[in-house]
Amino acid sequence: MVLDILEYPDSRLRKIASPVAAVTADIRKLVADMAETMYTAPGVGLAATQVNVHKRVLVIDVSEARNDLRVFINPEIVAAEGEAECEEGCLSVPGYYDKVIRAAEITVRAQNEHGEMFELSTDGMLAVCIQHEMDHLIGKVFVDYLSPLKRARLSARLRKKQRLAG
Ligand code: K2U
Ligand code: ZN
Repeated sequence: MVLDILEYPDSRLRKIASPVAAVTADIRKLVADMAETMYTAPGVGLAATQVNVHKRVLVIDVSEARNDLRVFINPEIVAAEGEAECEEGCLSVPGYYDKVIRAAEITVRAQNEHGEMFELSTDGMLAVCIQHEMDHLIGKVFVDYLSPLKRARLSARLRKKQRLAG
């Protein structure tokens, strides 16, 4: 089912996700719901934190055809190289995009939805997205990287939007 996505500056986006002890049928149901929510948004990634589930689970699909779902459970970055700047957005900060600098290439170790460990080395959009989603699991949102001035302007815009929404 499609889950509600928390919107910045909701304080629950700041919670730290816990490791998944065992990849059970419940975790697989969470993964299925997160994937459905991500495709519906639409987005190219979603962290469990964003749907108010504080477990270390990510779903990502950066494919053009939207048919290459990748599941990361208990992900950890084990190597990072270089720097790359990318225009980022976030389903929890709708309508706001800005440049963020992150590692250009990363190696991530995680479990899949069957609980099997795997390791992936990647760059490009997939690397950006994995780093963006893993930030969510430690309560970080991409707007935290912006200058205080930009963040102040964004907060004012969001307060106005929320006031108008009544
Ligand atoms: O909210 C999220 O975490 C989904 C993010 C994932 C993402 C962040 C930065 C760069 C790429 C992906 C996006 O909002 S999904 C929407 C989107 C799609 C394509 C490009 C940028 C943003
Ligand atoms: Zn995000």
